[in-house]
Amino acid sequence: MHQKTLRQELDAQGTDADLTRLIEDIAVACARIADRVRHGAFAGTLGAAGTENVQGETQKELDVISDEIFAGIVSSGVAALVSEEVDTVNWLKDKPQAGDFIVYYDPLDGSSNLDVNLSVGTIFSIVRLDEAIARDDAAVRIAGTRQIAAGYAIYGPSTGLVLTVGQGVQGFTHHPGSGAFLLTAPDMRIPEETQEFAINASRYDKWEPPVRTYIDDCLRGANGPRDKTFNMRWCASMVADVHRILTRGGVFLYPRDAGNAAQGGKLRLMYEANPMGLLVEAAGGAASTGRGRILEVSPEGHHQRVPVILGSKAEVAVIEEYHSS
Ligand code: P6P
Repeated sequence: MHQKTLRQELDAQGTDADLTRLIEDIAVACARIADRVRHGAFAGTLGAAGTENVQGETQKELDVISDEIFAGIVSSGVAALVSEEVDTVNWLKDKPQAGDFIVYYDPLDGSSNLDVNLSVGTIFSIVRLDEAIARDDAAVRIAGTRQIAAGYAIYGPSTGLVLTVGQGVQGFTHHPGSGAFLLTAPDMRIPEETQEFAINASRYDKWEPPVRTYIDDCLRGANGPRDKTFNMRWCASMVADVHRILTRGGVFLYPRDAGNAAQGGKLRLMYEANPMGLLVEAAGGAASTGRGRILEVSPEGHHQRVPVILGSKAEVAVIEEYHSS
């Protein structure tokens, strides 16, 4: 069966040359990162780097390596790079102009899973400037509704690339023989309903009442208020959990809780919540803070955190209802 290459699919969607070049560069960077992850055990790079990122999280050596690979390859038409692993904005142009891109990325999401050989990934979000901006950090605080493309690579049993450029969600798989990303999951859609939730249940005692009541009700199953049984999954890797939801439905929750409320939540808006929110919405799902649409959050900082509830549209609506009652 002939499967389209990434370039063929981007051309079929009428993607302009500049965005096509940028996305192809991102795909090359992700393939290189996948290779370094795969060889981590031999290179001795699966461990800690001995440093912390701006979030105060211990960096893995591969976090730093992945960031360097991504920043070293992704530059064509890019005015600025915003990385989870770098405190400051990485300005690539002296005078950012209309038409330039800003790329927000988490170079290696879920890296706490590296030493136990579970799936990790790279998440990216792309905004195109509609006017010249000053080289000022405030200028990259752009709401998720302004994204023109977003996606992630997932480094698991196979290396996948899932992408939206505004016309649905396409899933590609890296072909080891040819080195090409081939279209293996066209038009990914999230079922409206689900009986599967993903949450770190060890934080139960920290959750706000709406989340605790929602999960309690799900766990009461067919004899409870939901009238149906639920399954639970938690990968501790957002890319892996979101990939499952894009593939078979479900709902993912990383809510604000007593342990992360001071920071606004656990997950980051610009390079986790916004790109995953764009993908989920493009696949027919919903992405909420519990009290509003994630993509409409007005950023106050490029490392801002937000509560994240995303996935099957009807289930996200149920969770928002728990937050409003
Ligand atoms: P916890 C990974 O560090 C991450 O940013 C997401 O990929 C993931 O969903 C979450 O944090 C895991 O958090 O509480 O399970 O360690």
